[in-house]
Amino acid sequence: MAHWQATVLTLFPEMFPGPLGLSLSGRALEEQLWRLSLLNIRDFAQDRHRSVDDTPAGGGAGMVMRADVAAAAIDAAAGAFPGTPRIYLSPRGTPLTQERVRGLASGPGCILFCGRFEGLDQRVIDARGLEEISIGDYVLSGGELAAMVLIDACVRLLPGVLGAEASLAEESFENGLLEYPHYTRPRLWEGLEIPEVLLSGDHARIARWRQEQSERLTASRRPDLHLRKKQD
Ligand code: 21W
Repeated sequence: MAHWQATVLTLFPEMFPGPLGLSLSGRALEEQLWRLSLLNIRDFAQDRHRSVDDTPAGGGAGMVMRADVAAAAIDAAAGAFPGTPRIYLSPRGTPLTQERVRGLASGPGCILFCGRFEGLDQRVIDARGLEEISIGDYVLSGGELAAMVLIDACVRLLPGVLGAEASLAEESFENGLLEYPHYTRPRLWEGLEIPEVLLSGDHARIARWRQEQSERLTASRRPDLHLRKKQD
């Protein structure tokens, strides 16, 4: 099978691969389990000053990314990788979920448009059918870090990337619960012991304890996840 293809459209291609070039995703990149292509949005500007933004219609602060420039960049990427989901990372987007990550990881890849300034002209979002995705309710200075988050979440799910390190099925969000607490040696550290049950060798009792811990943590920290879990 051909590799998973991430194509990033950005005004700051120098930010990539950044952390995606290290550790798990970096190793997978070297092993060609996935590929990263970068397009500089500014290369699609038409005028002498290579402008990519302009003042907002209707007035107000800040600048808006131009529809013509953005569309030329998106069309170039979509032409090179037809049938690939086209995503605009945006603070107004649908929140990214592990379910969407799984869907993207199982496909050919993604084309990611990173916004800067106040955002992208709405007409491009509509005319090119861009899916708008946010990574959470806090404000970033642009879409690049969000694109890296999305790519990282997808790449670790690709066949051969995680190896035998962990069972994906047991993870947080995959089972709808937060993970139980982890411990390792030394057994006594700063007067604090590892919970006795984990040293008991009783695997059924350990599994029960971990399940209880997961449920307690989820109920107290993430009542939203806890409710959804109870409903299924
Ligand atoms: C931040 C763009 C704020 C536009 C009221 C009026 C991509 C992001 C981003 C950014 C604004 C994501 C304002 C979570 C994020 C991103 C840059 C709005 C300020 N407020 N996920 N004007 N959070 N952010 N402009 O910020 O591009 S995905």
